[in-house]
Amino acid sequence: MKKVITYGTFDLLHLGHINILKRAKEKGDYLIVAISTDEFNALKGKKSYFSFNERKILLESLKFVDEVIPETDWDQKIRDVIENHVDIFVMGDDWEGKFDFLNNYCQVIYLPRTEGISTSKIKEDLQVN
Ligand code: C2G
Repeated sequence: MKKVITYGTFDLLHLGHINILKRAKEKGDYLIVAISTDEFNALKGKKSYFSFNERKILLESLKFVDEVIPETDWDQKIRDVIENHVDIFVMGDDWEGKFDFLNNYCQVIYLPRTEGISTSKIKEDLQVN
């Protein structure tokens, strides 16, 4: 069984998230999603609208997501890859190059982001309308 992992906040779940999760799953047989906790979001300078638990329930309801784990710090990725026997690490290409150190442990793939949509754009658009 080929296992894939990806990381993110996944707030206000939108098609950009769906597209990358779907494409990540297509790379293997089992997709683990590490969702940033509210505390880690604060470290990332982000405040999500939905709590960790709400974002976890939303992602767990997607047919191509097999497991959701918490992302609590920047340094857990190597441990996650080893402990979960992950074969492929996938991230959007806004992170291109940032996680190449994982190449020693698994295949690293950056996928093109979905243009024209983001959580911050949704929030901005809702402000004005
Ligand atoms: N994404 C995408 N297209 C968009 C928006 C997001 O492909 N229009 C992808 C991002 O590239 C990322 C994933 O969706 O791979 C999750 O995006 P965010 O929730 O914004 O996560 P981020 O803040 O990038 O956190 O340790 C890694 C971090 O937790 C990533």
